[in-house]
Amino acid sequence: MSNQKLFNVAVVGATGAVGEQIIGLLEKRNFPINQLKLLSSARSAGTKVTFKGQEIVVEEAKPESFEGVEIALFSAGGDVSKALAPAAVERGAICIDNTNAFRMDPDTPLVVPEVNIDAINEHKGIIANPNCSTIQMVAALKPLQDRYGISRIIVSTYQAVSGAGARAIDEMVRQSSEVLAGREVEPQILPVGALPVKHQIAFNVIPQIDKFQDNGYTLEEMKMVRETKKIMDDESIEVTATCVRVPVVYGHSESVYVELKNEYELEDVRKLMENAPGITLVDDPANQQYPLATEAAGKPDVFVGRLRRDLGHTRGLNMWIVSDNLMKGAAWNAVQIAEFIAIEQ
Ligand code: NAP
Ligand code: 12T
Repeated sequence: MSNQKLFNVAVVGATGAVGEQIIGLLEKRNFPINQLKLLSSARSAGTKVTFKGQEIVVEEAKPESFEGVEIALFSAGGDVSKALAPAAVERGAICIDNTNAFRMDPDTPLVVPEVNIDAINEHKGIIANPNCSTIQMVAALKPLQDRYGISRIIVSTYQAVSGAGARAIDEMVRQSSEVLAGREVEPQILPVGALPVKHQIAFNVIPQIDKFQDNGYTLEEMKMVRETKKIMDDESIEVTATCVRVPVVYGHSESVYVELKNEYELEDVRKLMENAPGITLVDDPANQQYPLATEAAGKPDVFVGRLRRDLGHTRGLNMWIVSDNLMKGAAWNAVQIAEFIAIEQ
């Protein structure tokens, strides 16, 4: 591709868990980059990151940082996106935002390429990357929606600590060794860094991800409800979610119960999953084969297994969906969107 246009790219949150994966994927995919800017808060400014054998010094993100930037990938929290994405758009950048800041904004497309890539054409400067738990679920459900229609989704998640950032990973590792050594554990970050009450994650399961809303659901659960309807472009799908943090480092697992609008054959569903883009079927109970977080870690695929019919409802289907939350759930989905933008220009 000798005529390929090269882009000035910025990664905001370059020193974070998601930012690190984005930089790795831009390198691995050989993304057409002219200049790469790595941005963080003042805390990490000056840090050096190696990209394609060259050292890049991380700079503090400011509105002026986006002068000349054409594609900006944001993963530094919603407040940073709200403050700086409009400044980047003003300077001509297309922003791919990994935070919750703009996802439900009617002017902002919310995109999973395997599901609704055409929506990116509607953008007004910002394209939102959905929540990690939503991305892997809708990627696996899209072929079922197209073939049978979906009336209802009931999902319970088993989410990795890496979703809560680099410090949450450190916290789980530290707590694990403290428990094994018989020392007292002092939780500092999970379930939600910004809230006063903390809970132990090592050797535990916490049914809270993000803040509680007035309706008794957590924000993470409501993100799954609202984002699923927006991405699948069907407000009539009934969605209910329970989001749970488990002591796993990489990879979100989900038990998904879906009610289809039309009758299905399990064999046909298996074939749909085998042929769906980005989906890998791992479903061989006789040989104890099913998706596992440890197998999904570091890979871009969404893994699907444990397919079985509801015993009481012929149009009900149970499935187990696993994917690396930092890859398809964040960095890979964002870089896929960036690749579509690069191809179109
Ligand atoms: P993390 O490991 O805690 O990293 C946070 C990053 O943001 C660091 O690079 C940090 O820089 C930077 N940052 C913090 N405050 C900043 C500021 N005021 N100005 C500029 N940069 C700032 O967190 P993470 O797991 O990578 O997640 C980052 C964000 O991505 C989350 O808050 C969330 O909104 C989003 N996210 C999305 C998904 C998804 O599902 N799509 C998944 C995970 C996370 P320093 O090193 O200077 O602190
Ligand atoms: N609180 O992208 O804590 O909205 O695992 C993703 C992950 C927010 C998001 C987490 C979160 C998001 C988490």
